[in-house]
Amino acid sequence: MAKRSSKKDLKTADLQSYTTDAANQFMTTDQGLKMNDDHNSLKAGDRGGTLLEDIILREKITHFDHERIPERIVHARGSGAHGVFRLTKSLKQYTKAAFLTDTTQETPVFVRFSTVAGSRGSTDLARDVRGFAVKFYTTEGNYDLVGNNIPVFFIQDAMKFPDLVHAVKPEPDNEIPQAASAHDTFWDFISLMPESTHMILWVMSDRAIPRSLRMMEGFGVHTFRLINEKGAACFVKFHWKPVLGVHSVAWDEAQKISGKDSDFHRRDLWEAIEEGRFPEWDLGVQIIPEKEEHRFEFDLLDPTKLVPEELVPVQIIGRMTLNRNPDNFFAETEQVMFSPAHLVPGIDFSNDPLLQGRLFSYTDTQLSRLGGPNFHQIPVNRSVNTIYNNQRDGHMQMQINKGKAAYSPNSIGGGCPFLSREAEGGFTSYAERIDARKIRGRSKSFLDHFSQAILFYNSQSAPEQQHIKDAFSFELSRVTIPEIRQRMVNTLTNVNRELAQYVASRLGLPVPKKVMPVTNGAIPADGLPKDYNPVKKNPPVKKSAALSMAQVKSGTIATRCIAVLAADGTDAAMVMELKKKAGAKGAKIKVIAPRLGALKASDHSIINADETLFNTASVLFDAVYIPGGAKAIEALLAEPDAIHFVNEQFRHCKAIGAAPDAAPFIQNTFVKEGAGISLNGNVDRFLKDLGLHRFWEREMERKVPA
Ligand code: HDD
Repeated sequence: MAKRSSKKDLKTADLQSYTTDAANQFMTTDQGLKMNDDHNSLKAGDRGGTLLEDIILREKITHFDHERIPERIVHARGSGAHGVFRLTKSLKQYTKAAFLTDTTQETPVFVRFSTVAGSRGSTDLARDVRGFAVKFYTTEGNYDLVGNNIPVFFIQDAMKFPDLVHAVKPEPDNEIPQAASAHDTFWDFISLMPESTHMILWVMSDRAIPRSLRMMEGFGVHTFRLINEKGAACFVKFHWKPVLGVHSVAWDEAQKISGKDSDFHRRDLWEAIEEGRFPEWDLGVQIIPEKEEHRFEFDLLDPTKLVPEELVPVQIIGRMTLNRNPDNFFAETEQVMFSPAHLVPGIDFSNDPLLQGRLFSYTDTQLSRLGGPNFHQIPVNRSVNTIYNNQRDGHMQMQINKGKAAYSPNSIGGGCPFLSREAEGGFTSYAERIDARKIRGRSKSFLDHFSQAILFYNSQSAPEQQHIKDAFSFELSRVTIPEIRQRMVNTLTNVNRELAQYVASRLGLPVPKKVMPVTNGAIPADGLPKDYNPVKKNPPVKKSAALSMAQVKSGTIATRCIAVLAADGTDAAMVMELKKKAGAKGAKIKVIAPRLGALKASDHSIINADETLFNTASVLFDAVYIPGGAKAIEALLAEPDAIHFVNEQFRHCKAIGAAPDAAPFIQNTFVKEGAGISLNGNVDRFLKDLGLHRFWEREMERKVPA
């Protein structure tokens, strides 16, 4: 188990000065007036009307009336946590950023994970991209790495972002569906935007339904620049690699979790941190020398492309540990604002046109979301450095700026605040040489839309490919306009004919025999240059192991949750053995029984039921174990919910363990011997299976109607 840092970091100390705790305090009004009655309004007599004079009632209701703020345009649903980033390998050769060069520094961070399309109250398990935004409170100012759990994006130019978001959000006439891409407008847009093909394969893969926020990768997506002390630059791609491995749930499971516990990811993150099992990620970089900018078949500035790890390996340079839950969701997780424009010396942007547009959007959106230009003063957003500049006033100004001179140059204020030279940490933009014409257009190097989609698909294991086929079939079957479905199938022929044929057959469409031409829907038939249409290139490498979740298993069972089905008469020794062995490896068990309370075990000891068959569900657990005990097995056999529980675990390809005398129960389920199934009471083997996460090949054999 990770240790909580005893040293109070600069940001935690800063936040503490804003934190209040009402324990043992008198209630006051917002003006600090102690209150005598918070239950009754002031009336003209016992049964009379309420008086306008009632300042206490008015203050309370007024504050309540205004306590909501607009939710984020996208990424509205999120979960946040505090933590620390520790650098293990200095990048001094490439950058002057202190937090990436000084291995003695511990940089406080705040991280917010999110879904993109759904509203604040939507389900965690939507099929969607996950936001992965990290704010580093560095000694040189805030640096935000505002990434996703998918390394590429739908579009190549920020100009198309409002269109993308309008297409994926609920349809504007009836606001349906919530937090789902399976609807006409989304697929209409995607089927007309061949540049989305690579990203849409990721989104139809299991990456879009993570098992836990703690078990997903993060990516900076764009190519950024690093600049060293000597002013020399290189390109960089950022990666977050989770220590617990990269894991997903099954689509059927995701949909059921959304009903059983729509806070599944949020709860999982919160509980892991509360239990001291701190989520961790390694920070990795891919460094590309500036002179190799044109080394690749694809364009480094194109955000629909990744750099395969086979071409440029990922170097691990540090580890991030999330070790503290927010004290207040609204104050911290809701009010935190991230922006890719938040930079420190030593890091700079590239000309990626998607990134360039983002640099404007993030601060702009806060003006309406957080109500004015002083959002940087909100505690969670404040830099640990004191802010000195000539920006003044505005809504909710918190800082009391002394002095008369709010302009520069000035002599009245002694020329303060001073500007810093580069050597003193003053930020300068990278002096990139530019010699170009102003054009509204797109580089030809951006027109290959399929090579990396092919690479991604070819890198998947057979079950992963099957999941992609099923996801396309599911989503497109929800599209009501046949032409849109057909256009999407045509696009897929450019990625993999068998994939296209499978999806077509599930949709009842003619099965395409050849690769179908796909054009960019933005080009009017009569006008603009035709050369925006896709061109075909070969994938940069044939396969890339890093793209398949089947290849990045961690083997650990830490923080996994095992359901133990029990009843009166359960074999206590088996439960104890499982508890001890699972606990030693960092997993936890929950006893699930037909009722809550104390169960009388086979040896007359007491086992407490944590949950019941009627208040929880199989989809909320990573594995199930059925200990022996003849009486308990008889009781469980009489519970259809127990049978369903185990069948569903089987269907979702989870590890299943049972004692030999649980056989009469197992015989009434669909479970049969095979990978991930140990029916001889071997706890060690069961726990090893759990570390493999899922046995997806099981569903290739036969489906279980659970
Ligand atoms: Fe964005 C939020 C990530 C493209 C405009 N974005 C937002 C968040 C994440 C990302 C993680 C949530 C931050 C938080 O938790 O508060 N966005 C990305 C990535 C992109 C991307 C990885 C492509 C590589 N975004 C993108 C474009 C634009 C925006 C092209 C507009 C031109 N994004 C926004 C926004 C949001 C936002 C509207 C909504 C709330 C906010 O910024 O603070 O400005």
